[in-house]
Amino acid sequence: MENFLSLINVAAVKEVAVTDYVSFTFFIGCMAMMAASAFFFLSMNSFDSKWRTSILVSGLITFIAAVHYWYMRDYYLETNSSPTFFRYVDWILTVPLMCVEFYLILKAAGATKSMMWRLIFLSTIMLVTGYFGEAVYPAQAQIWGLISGIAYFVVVYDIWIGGAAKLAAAAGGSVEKAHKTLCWFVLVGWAIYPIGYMVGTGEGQWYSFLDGAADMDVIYNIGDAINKIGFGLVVYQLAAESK
Ligand SMILES: *C/C=C(C)/C=C/C=C(C)/C=C/C1=C(C)CCCC1(C)C
Repeated sequence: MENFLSLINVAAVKEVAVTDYVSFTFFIGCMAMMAASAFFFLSMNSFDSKWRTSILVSGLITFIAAVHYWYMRDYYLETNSSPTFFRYVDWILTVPLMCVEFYLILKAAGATKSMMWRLIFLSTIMLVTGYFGEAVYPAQAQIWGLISGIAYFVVVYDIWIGGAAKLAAAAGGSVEKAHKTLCWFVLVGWAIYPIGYMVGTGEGQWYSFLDGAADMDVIYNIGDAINKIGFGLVVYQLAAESK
């Protein structure tokens, strides 16, 4: 029992300064992800079976984030530095699941697995190159950020104009509406992340004027709460509308 407690309580008992907004957003983000997971999992069976997998994936996204936030929150309290490793492990699992959501809601309209894999592939390139720039080759952050940004724009293209957009238009009704809302999340909500990246990796790069302008982790934490919970709620709304 004592071992178990020391395992889960590494740093949570430390005193947190009231002005420590990074810790604040880690704690509140952690709790929000847990609450959202409970909400999605518990509501799952009240929907028609054709929506259950989508709601399940919504819950998995926030649940995976909740677990990583649990660690990141402690890591930050202990070390006062960015939990970059946990951050990217979280993203590499949750972002592809968000691509799966696009596939799931468009499946009835004829979405193919290859469309899904293409989005997963592109988002993986986006995250792996972002990790290189942030953690492995920070002196070349601008180059890695550019490659990552290109992959991001191809994702935006695919869902707004490419194959996924055409399927959504063909599906019409509440599916098309939900797809459009998710598209806005990717265009605007996901754009929060490159801002965090530039603020955190600006040293010696063309965007050095942004270096330290805000706290990278606060920006990422806000982005995660908006995007992960927001995405899930769009899917929830779709399921509730077309029960
Ligand atoms: C739940 C987590 C989400 C939705 C994470 C999304 C992350 C991104 C869209 C990150 C994008 C990046 C760029 C477009 C360029 C700079 C590097 C990244 C990885 C921060």
